[in-house]
This record gives sequence, structure tokens and C-alpha cells, in this order.
Amino acid sequence: EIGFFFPPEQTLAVIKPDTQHKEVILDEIRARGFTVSRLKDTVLSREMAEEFYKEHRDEPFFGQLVDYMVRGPCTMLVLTKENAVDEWRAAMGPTDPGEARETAPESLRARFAKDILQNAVHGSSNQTQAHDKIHFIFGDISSENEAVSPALEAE
Ligand code: RTP
Ligand code: MG
Repeated sequence: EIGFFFPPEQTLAVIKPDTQHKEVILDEIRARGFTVSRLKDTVLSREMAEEFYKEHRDEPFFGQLVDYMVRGPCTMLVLTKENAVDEWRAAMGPTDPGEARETAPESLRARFAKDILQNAVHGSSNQTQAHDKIHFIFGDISSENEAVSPALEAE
């Protein structure tokens, strides 16, 4: 039998401001086999939002993107799973919900995104970015056996 082994991996996921059905999305994340290792609700400052999406600073939509990201609380998540970065990108679906509904109707953006800007969820695009963004949002969480954050236990 030929199989593939993926070591456990972490990615940063964000449920973006004003997203409806956050609890449904969290249930779905767990149903898809991700462990929610960290969870916190954060209202980003403009400065943090600009840093978070700095790779898009020259895009025409950058101002709107920052306005959107600071408009209310983001739910910040560290998700752990084999191949988590790619699996979470797949679970989200394409950036544009119109495309998502065509090509990935079960995806979160197909079901919960309003439009290409207000598209419900974020996910790191590679392991380096995941590492950097987890550190940016949560600080150093490299110590083992901290699968559940105080915020989660308090829920
Ligand atoms: P994300 O980084 O949030 O996971 O999204 P993504 O990789 O699928 O898409 P990306 O190209 O990185 O764009 C970041 C976010 O910018 C907003 N956007 N607006 N108006 C537009 O044409 C447009 N294009 C992108 C979206 O909120 C997108 O998720
Ligand atoms: Mg991106």
C-alpha cells in the first residue's frame, strides 16, 4: 500500500469582521479535522492590519482591505492538522465567492463570503507566512502541550 505522511502543521486562520455564522464556521473547522490550538477575538489597529497584509500594500484594494479588517473584531485562530496550510486554503475556497460557488460549492467562502473583499476568512498561503503570522498575532507559542488556550477553556 502506498500512502503519504504529512507531519502535523499549523496555520493562521482569521474569521474576518462582520462574518455571519461564526459558530457554524468554527464547528465546520473542527468537523474538517482541524484542532483549534489558539483562539482570540481581536480588533486590529490600522497599523496592525497594514502590517498583516503588507504584501498587498501596492494593490488598488489595499485601503478598502484595511478599512474592512479594522471595522470589528477578528477571530484569530491557530489551526493544527496534517498539511494544515493547504487544507485550510482548500476549506476556504477561492478569494472570489463567485468563483468559489462555481468551483468549490462546499467551501466556506462559497457559503459565507459577501463579495471578493468581504470574503469571511483568511488563511496563510505557505508555511513561512503561517509561522510569521502566528508569531505576529499570538507571539511565541512554540512550547508544546498548549493545545487549548485560556480563551477556549473559558468558552
Ligand atoms: P487572504 O490572504 O485573506 O486569505 O485571501 P487570499 O489569499 O485568498 O487573497 P489575497 O490575494 O491574499 O487578498 C487578500 C484579501 O484582499 C481582499 N481582496 N479584495 N477587491 C478586490 O479585488 C480584492 N482582492 C482581494 C480580500 O479580502 C482578500 O481575501
Ligand atoms: Mg492571501
